[in-house]
Amino acid sequence: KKSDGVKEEELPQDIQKPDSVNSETVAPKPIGRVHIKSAEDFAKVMAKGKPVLLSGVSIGDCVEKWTPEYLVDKVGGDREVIIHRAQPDVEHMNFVTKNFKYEKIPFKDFINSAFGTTSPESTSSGIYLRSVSSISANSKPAVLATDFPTIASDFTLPSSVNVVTESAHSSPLRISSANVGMWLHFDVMANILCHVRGQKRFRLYPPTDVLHLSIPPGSSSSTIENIFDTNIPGTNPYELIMEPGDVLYIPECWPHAALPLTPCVAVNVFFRNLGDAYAHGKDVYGNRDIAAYENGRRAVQKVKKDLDKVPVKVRKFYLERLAQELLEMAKNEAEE
Ligand code: AKG
Repeated sequence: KKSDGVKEEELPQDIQKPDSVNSETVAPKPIGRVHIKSAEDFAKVMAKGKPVLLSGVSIGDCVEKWTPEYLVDKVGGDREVIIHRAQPDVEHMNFVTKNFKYEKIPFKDFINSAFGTTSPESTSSGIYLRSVSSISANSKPAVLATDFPTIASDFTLPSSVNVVTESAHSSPLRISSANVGMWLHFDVMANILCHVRGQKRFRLYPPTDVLHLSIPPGSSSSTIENIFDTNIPGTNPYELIMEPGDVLYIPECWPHAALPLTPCVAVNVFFRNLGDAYAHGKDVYGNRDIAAYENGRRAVQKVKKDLDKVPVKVRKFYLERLAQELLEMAKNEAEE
């Protein structure tokens, strides 16, 4: 998906980690709750740049109404949807190793299968719908109101989070069986994840942990298969169990992964809060890197091409010098 002619290339292993990291393994911290009464309250949450559960943000009748039967009735059982089907016994889908496949199936078959499997121990293959645009799956972002007009009015957001609605990028519907989770990845858009049904384990990492999470340059997905059972020294994970009606604010660039404990339904709204930093053009999933990074990667490729003219030892020497300079710049940035 990041295909701008920029080749993915690894930094040398020994310079991937900043030298000031805490090498202890840390137990995940809980996520705080903040009561939101006004746009000012939400602006303060965004200014802090940390994930929090937003209480006082009602998401409408969907929490009561969206039973499997209602969804099939309203959406239409014969409507075809593109789903992820994990390989048998795979609980943690992985975008890099592709341990799942895409399948087009009627909505009623998807719902019956997703909600028929309630035990996380089940050996049947997990299925996960991350809705895509009904206008053009490959080129347009998912929008609940357009893609699922017969249920969209059940999902509403209060005026305290108007900034989300006004600068929305997309609003995919997510429905999953109990035994299949979304891989560790980050999004470039800020996000509110609105949990409608079921229980879902959810883990997040701050952007400062990114070099420890095996996310290759130019990609937004980690190669780590089961982050929930992986303790990575030097990282600072957060974890929570999402319950119906929970609204989680996920700031941009916070890597996260999900593991539904029961069949789950959610809608998340990606929104722009980085002004004109975004890359122009197509961004179907809300995770296209900002323009400065895309340009930077092109510049890095140009440097590499120039360095290809010198002997390998000199090339490596200067690549590491440049990497050192970038890491020092990152280190000198004061945390807000
Ligand atoms: C997101 O909202 O960006 C997610 O990745 C949610 C994943 C999930 O809830 O399954």
